[in-house]
Amino acid sequence: MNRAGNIEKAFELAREDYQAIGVDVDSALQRMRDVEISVHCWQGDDVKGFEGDDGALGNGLAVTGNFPGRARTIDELQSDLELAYSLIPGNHRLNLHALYGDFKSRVDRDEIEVEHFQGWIDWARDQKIRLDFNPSYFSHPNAADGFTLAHADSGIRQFWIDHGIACRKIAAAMGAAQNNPCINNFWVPDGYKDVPADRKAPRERLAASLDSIFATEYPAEHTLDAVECKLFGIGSESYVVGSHEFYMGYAMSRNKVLCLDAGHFHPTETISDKISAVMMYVPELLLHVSRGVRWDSDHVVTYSDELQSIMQEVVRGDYLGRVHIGLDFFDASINRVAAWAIGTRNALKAVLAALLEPTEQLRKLELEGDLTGRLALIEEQKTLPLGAVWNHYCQSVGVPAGSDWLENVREYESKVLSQRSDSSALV
Ligand code: RNT
Ligand code: ZN
Repeated sequence: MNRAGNIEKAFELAREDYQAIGVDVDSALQRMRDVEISVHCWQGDDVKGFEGDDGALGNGLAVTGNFPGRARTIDELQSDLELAYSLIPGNHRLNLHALYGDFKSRVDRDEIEVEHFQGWIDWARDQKIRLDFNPSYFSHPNAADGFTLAHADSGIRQFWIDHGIACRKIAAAMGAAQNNPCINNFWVPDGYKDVPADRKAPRERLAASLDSIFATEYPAEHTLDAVECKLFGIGSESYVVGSHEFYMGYAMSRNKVLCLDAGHFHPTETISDKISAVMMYVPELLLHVSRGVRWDSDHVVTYSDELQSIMQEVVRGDYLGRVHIGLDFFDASINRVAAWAIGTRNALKAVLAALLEPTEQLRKLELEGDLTGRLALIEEQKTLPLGAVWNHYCQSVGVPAGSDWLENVREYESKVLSQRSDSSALV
């Protein structure tokens, strides 16, 4: 059997199927090549980072599982990432958290500098990968009571304001080095387990702290600030200061990028429905493509209805230039490199499916009031040969098609990951 040849044969037939419904497969594939996904560094090491204190994760973030092979050093994380990128078609980005600097000795969060990330900047340049960034407002003694930028204590607030200021400098340096804006995303966990007596003052403090952090202007070509909302977290079930309304208002009034995480809303609420609404009022959007399961918001992204809807909305709205697609999940119960490959390939597959949609025809049916035709076409389209186009795309850019990539991961697991010991993995 000639697998490569069969993939091409299947592709030729698939192209005709799509042509028959008026879809130009070649132009969809051309557009695919420009789609960048910001791959999150924190899937590789269970959100621990390299500050060297091996402290427990805090502030509502929880990673479960003890699959062997967690990256323990920057070299290990880079090596794991290089394998992951080689299994994902296209050129993608890396989303770094401030915890992941190269700290030769203990440096507190308010004192981190560009030099701590120079190694990442050099690595990214060599790998032709662009960087995004995130201040880390969690897993720190100054965040132990659940509050950071909205803290009632002005000293603690100032510490976290200084962290935000330091992170913006670093993000701007990354953007200047890569000649492309580094998206710097602020997620702040502050909130209460139980019903608060005062919902107002923490929100006023959070807005004031953010205003202090954003007082300095950076060129938009170097860095853009994003703000991420959340409905509730573990330990902040009753109240999160940075709610959706808070950040939507903040982003609109301060001209910031709004970040919507797919796992940060009520389980019956979807971000796919929010995209076209918020895009009317904010300049750009950052997506944290994730998957909520019951109380958890961070399962590996699967090819779900909601993933497909999110990418359909991005493509239908012609937002690919204004929406930044990032990933956010962490699972320590499976091979971590495989988790990256599965989640990122799914996100890209969903973009491809959206690019292969006969959108104009669907819109026409809708406008004509032919809702029967709209539903019939949407449903029939679900079993068109997307896999054949996807396999061709992977093959054409030198990345394993189908599930062939799993072999590469298994080999790396037996040669590299299984040699790592980590007694600190959470069970
Ligand atoms: C947490 C947010 C946030 C984090 C990362 C580590 O609920 O989703 O984006 O997951 O910054
Ligand atoms: Zn997120």
